[in-house]
Amino acid sequence: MSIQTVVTTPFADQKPGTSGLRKKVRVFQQDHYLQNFVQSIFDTLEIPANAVLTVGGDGRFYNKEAIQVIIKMAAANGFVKVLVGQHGILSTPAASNIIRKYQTFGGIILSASHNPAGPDDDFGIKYNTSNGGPAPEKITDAIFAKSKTISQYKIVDLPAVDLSSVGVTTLDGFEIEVIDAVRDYADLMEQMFDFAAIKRWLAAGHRLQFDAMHAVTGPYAKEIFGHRLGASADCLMNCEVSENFGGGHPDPNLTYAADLVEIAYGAHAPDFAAASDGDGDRNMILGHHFFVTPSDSLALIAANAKLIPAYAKGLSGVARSMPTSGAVDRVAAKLGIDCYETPTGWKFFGNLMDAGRVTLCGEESFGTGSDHVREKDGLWAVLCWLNLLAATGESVESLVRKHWQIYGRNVYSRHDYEGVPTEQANAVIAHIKAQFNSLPGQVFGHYTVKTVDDFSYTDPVDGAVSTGQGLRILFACGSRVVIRLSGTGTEGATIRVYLEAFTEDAAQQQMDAQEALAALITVSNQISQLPQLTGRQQPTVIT
Ligand code: G16
Repeated sequence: MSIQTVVTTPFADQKPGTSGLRKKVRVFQQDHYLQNFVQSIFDTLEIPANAVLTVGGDGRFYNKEAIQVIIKMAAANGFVKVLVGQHGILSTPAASNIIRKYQTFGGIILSASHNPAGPDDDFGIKYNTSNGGPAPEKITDAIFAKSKTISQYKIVDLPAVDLSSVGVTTLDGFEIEVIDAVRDYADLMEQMFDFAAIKRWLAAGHRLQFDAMHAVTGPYAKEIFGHRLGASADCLMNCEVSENFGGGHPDPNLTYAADLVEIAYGAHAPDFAAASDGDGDRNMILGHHFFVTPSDSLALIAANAKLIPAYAKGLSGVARSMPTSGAVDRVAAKLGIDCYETPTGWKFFGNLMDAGRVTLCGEESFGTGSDHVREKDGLWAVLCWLNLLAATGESVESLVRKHWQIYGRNVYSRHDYEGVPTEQANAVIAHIKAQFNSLPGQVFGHYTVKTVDDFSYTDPVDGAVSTGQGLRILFACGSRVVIRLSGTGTEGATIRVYLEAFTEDAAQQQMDAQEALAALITVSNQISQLPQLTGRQQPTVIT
């Protein structure tokens, strides 16, 4: 294999966001664009002798082309072997598992998560380190720095690798192994959960409905729910991966998973319904006519973890991102375990899990996971719920309502304003920041502002400091509003407004979240002036 050195010039916009570099496919298709970023990753790493790279993606448009390029560049940059998922597929948690199980040096995951796919839509790439988790900020910052000065990249001339069948190809000592994308992950799930109890629960006539949203979890769901747990084929919908995700928006929430929501609230609603996203790391949990917020889901899994075989011995600690509700904090306090509050981004949980400080982590953005891998894990969350339903015999709704009776309810909602012009979004942030000194002590109806800040985090394991992680307006009564700009969008800006109020009042626990939060929403708009500064009267998505 002869290594070619190709002369290139930098692109200014290769700064990884909350989770890797996400751009329109057409941006990635520019000459040298993908190659520059991949070389910047490799140049940032000290690649040892015998290094193996894991590669896979969510199956979206441009996945296969990108994989061929990455294989050729891995060969040119000193890797001795690449492990690649069959058909180029690996869900994000499955990729994390492969890196850990086969102790590969790292992995490249191709995904823009829940963002739509196709020639006019989104693509993404991120690097995961040998612990199986997303590269921490010090590495992503270094990759960005390299991308700004890159002048050449290395690539070998190889024939295209056949990704359609499992097997090993060796070319001049460089090995390419196409692996079963599903089996290792399904085995891990079977070791962690009480499959026999879930099977009995299903056999007793309980009904499950799972929506893979035409994205990567389809083959995993067919193997785990269908083949290993015996769920009938009509329990599984949209389980064929298509390059444009069926033309949909595979974001498992009440807006974008509308078909599933209709079934879960319909006349013949199942006992349990769930969906996962483009790359399989997000989850949405629904009961019979009932929605579980991701923050409550995390708290409830933590509170009942001992019913799941993998956590029978208890949890070492829990962590949540700052905008996630404090519901899990209350569980941690009762269990007498530590609870950490991190910035948005799964990469911030890695050190805590590696240090053995936390077992479970979660985010309001429909992400929940544990230290079995170093990514959030959609199907794992679904299996947690199935295991809890099977172990308790309760319904989803009764489990949640009983939880609220014990711990109180953190009434919670996130309002997203998508596709806002960047200047307008920045103006909202600037307007709040300009009031940092004057807001504390101000009274808005029943709400008195206690403190306002821009969240910053010092990693307790390595001391790394992350600043500017979201504006927090904390009220004397314990309610709060958090406002930040998304780090995962590819068009304009997305303003996220997170609203939270705590109540132990039984009547308020029955209320719809939007109704219970109505006064807080008004106060939030008064302080941020979001409607005036953006012209938006309503959010694009409410979760
Ligand atoms: C990514 C990150 C998550 C984060 C989410 C939302 O998820 O991995 O940690 O919570 O984005 O981030 P933002 O609010 O900045 O858009 P995913 O599923 O898109 O990879």
